[in-house]
Amino acid sequence: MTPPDDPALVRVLTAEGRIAPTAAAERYLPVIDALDDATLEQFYRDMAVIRAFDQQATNLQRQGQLALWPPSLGQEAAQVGSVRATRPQDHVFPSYREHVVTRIRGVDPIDIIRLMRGLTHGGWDPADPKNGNTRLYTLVLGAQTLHATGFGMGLVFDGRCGTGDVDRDEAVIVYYGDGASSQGDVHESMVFAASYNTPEVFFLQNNQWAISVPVATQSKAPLYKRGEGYGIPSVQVDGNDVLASYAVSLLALDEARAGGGPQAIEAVTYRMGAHTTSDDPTKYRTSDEEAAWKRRDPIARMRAYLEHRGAGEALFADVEAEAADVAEDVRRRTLELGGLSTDVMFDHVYSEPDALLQQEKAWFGAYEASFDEGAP
Ligand SMILES: Cc1ncc(C[n+]2csc(CCOP(=O)(O)OP(=O)(O)O)c2C)c(N)n1
Ligand SMILES: [Mg+2]
Repeated sequence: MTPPDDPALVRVLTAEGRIAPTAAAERYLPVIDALDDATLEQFYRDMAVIRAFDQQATNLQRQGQLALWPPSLGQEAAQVGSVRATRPQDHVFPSYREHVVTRIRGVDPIDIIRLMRGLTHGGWDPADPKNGNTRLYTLVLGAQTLHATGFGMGLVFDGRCGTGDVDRDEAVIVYYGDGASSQGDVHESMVFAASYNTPEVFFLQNNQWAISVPVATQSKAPLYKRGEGYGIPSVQVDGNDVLASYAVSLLALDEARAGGGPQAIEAVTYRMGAHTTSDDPTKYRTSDEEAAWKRRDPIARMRAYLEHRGAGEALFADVEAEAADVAEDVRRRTLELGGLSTDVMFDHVYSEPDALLQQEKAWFGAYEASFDEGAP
């Protein structure tokens, strides 16, 4: 119940954690061969730690602490591989499920929590160097591809790519989903990216579902072929294989930075959880399908690979402890956040006081107070 492999699929690690490259993976093997033990372990650690955070955030939503949570469960390898291939000078445009990506670029996960608790419209300051050039989450499907392409055009105009200086040339990576790939915004941004030769990687996480709509309904052709239609070199990669995801992203980003123009990657993965905590996937997909994809779990696959390479129990225990610490820390900080005064909804609408709005604010204040203990 997993889709049959496309002949163009790049995969290096089997679901059992053995190295068995597909034909399309050959050109990426030197990148993978060059990875040392510490980097491989870091990939595993990244995935396991953020999964613990993601599960904690899901729990916090269930306990009434957050308005909503979009889980990243199952998409860790696609995200870790691609973001670990970026350089500090690159620019990242996420959608709304890139908790792994944002954390690795330096965004404090509590900023995503604040967003999903309704305490901030933005979340973090993209201009603050500690956030690693990470733009804000974008919930308007596909809009971030336009932002990324516009930014990429700016990099071209300013001569900030294609100079041959690998330490200074910059690239853009933009994340979006299989559903978003049907938006006009994405197609327009690909047209402009190709025309202006933007230093940009379109990173599509095909997690098989756009809420309740399966990818087969969105497209009769594999999604990576959409990039080809615009003359953008496009690769399909097993998004649950962190090694393949890393290698494909690394070469695409290098090419973009060096002046080779936009590149597209379709990472084939699976949203193992609900679309968001407001969704019930049992209404539209089978437990057989979920079980089939569970056997392709990206973290279990990488763990098996590390075990084959001789990693010991100490490594896994250490990662587990760190994951528990991060999750616990987020929980503690979430419970300390408190609420938001409802006044801000009214205070920032106009720069000058407005009579009708003042009336509404007073009415709402009284309504809220009616829930206070002892209220009549
Ligand atoms: C322009 C727009 N249309 C509709 C929606 C409602 N919506 C939110 S998420 C979603 C599905 C997105 O699916 P996909 O792009 O595959 O991303 P995923 O959630 O699977 O990561 C839809 C239709 C929206 N946020 N923006
Ligand atoms: Mg999707």
